[in-house]
Amino acid sequence: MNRTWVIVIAALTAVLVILLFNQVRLARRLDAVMAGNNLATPAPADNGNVERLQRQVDAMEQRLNDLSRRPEMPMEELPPRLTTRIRPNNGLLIAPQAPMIKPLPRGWSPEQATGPPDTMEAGDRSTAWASRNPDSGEEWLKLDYKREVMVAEVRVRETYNPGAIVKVTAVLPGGDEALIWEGTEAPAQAPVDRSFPNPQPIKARSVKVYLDTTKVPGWNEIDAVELVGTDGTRQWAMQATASSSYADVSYPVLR
Ligand SMILES: [Ca+2]
Repeated sequence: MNRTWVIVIAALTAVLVILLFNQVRLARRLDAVMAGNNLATPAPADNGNVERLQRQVDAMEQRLNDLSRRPEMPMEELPPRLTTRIRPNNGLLIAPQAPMIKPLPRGWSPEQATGPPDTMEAGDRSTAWASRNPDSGEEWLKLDYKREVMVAEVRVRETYNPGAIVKVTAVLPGGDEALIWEGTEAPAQAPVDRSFPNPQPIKARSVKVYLDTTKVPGWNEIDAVELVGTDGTRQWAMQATASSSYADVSYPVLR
């Protein structure tokens, strides 16, 4: 064996020794890892987190166990539903009230002369008052207002064959009448708003309009009558009556 072979064998031996030594170190390190001995020691804070998580997991498991053990509530033990409807008036039955619907006034009735004008065009319109017959002589229309006033003026809206008004009076509380105007109307085309100024102090809440229906052929119809007070107030009639009405012909009252 020469010198060269000796050197080679020595080198190989050294390499084998180094490899063996490293193998031993790796085996020990692996054992330590497996045993957990080589892990860094957890910080106290980490231990606290782990414990807190563990407690939460334990609580959830306990709750799941409780739920799984809870018996189902029988149907008869369920609380009763509130089926009784709460009514006002301590539950006492209340008779249904009739609908508050005001019937429409009959066509050509005295009520058609109450309220503000609603007959905007001339003609034989059911929204104005008309006497029963067109040319039978004297007729009258009485109108009542909400408030008693010192009468300054009475304004009459004629909407069909105007010119038959012959007198206007104020009806006093005792029933007597005070004359406001009497005469013959000037010719006019319907619709026309006639003004009858009151020349004397009269306090009233009702007025009466007289017609001579023979003066102008055909029905002489009145749509509305306004009462003007000396204080400047203006009122439309609340209710009205008449000597006759064409409503009694077109809308006879059943008895
Ligand atoms: Ca009217």
